Amino acid sequence: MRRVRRQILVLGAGSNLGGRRSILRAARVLLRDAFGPSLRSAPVWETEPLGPAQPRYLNGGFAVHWDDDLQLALDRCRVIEASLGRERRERWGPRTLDLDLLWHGSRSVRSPTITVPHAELHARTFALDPLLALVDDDALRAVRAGLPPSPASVSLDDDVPGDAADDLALALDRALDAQPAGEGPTRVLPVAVEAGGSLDATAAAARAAMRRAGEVVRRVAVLHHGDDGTRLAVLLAPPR
Ligand code: A4P
Ligand code: MG
Repeated sequence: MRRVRRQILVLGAGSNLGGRRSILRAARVLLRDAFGPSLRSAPVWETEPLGPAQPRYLNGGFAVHWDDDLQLALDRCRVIEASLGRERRERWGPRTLDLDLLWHGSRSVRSPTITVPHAELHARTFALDPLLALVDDDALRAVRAGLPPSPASVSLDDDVPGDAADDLALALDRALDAQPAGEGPTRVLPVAVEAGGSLDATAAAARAAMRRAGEVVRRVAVLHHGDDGTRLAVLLAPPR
C-alpha cells in the first residue's frame, strides 16, 4: 500500500494584549486538542505592530497535520481565539490572540473567507519567521531573504522577566499547581477577579475553588490585568 504523506498546515499566532506568552502557551494546549498530537511550535519573536498604534506583539506559529477542509481549520481557530478572550473591534486592532492560516504545503486556496498562502505572507517577517522555523521551503526562504532581519527569537517555554501579566500567569500556574501534561479535551473556565485583590489572595481563592470542584488546572492565561481588574482563562483537564 502506498503511504500518503500528510499535508502540513502552518498557523501564525500573534498576541499583543494581556499575558501574551501565557496566551500563546494556552493556545498551544487548545490547538493540540483541536488538531492532534502532531502539533509543533515555532519560537516566538517580539515584533513592532503593523497598523494602528498599539502594544508590541509576540508572534509565533504552530504546524499541524491537516488534510481536511481549511474552513473547518479556521473555524476551530476562531473557537480557540474566542475562548482566549479575542474581541473583534477594529481591523488590525489589538488582540489577545490572532490565529491565521499561513501556509498549507503546495496547496493554494482562494475563497471569500480564506486565502492561503496568507495574502500578506510575503511582506511580513512576523509571519515568515515562525513559518520558516517549522517548514523547509526554498521559495519561502528566498522571499524572507529580501526582507529586513529580525531580533533574536526565544522558545515559547522560556520565561522572560519583566512582563507583569505574564509574571502573574506564571505565579498562578505555580500557586494552582498546574499540570500542563495530559490528554485532552481541555475545558476553558473564564474567571474575573475584581481590582485590588493581591496576587496571593487571588491565587488562594482560585485554588480553593478548583480544589472544591475537584478540578485539575492545566494552565492559566492572563487575558487582562489592569487597574480595573483581572480576567483569566483557566484551562482545566477533563473531569476525573
Ligand atoms: N481570512 C482570509 N484568509 C485568511 C487566512 N489565511 N487566515 C479572512 C485567517 N483569516 C483569513 O480576519 C479577517 C478576515 O480574514 C476573516 O474574515 C477571515 O475569513 P480576522 O482575524 O477576523 O481579523 P484581523 O485579524 O483583524 O484581520 P486580518 O486582515 O486577518 O489581519 P491580520 O492579517 O491578521 O493582521 N503586527 C504585528 N507585529 N504582528 C501581528 O501579528 N497582526 C495584525 C493583524 C496587525 N498587525 C500586526 C499583527
Ligand atoms: Mg486574523
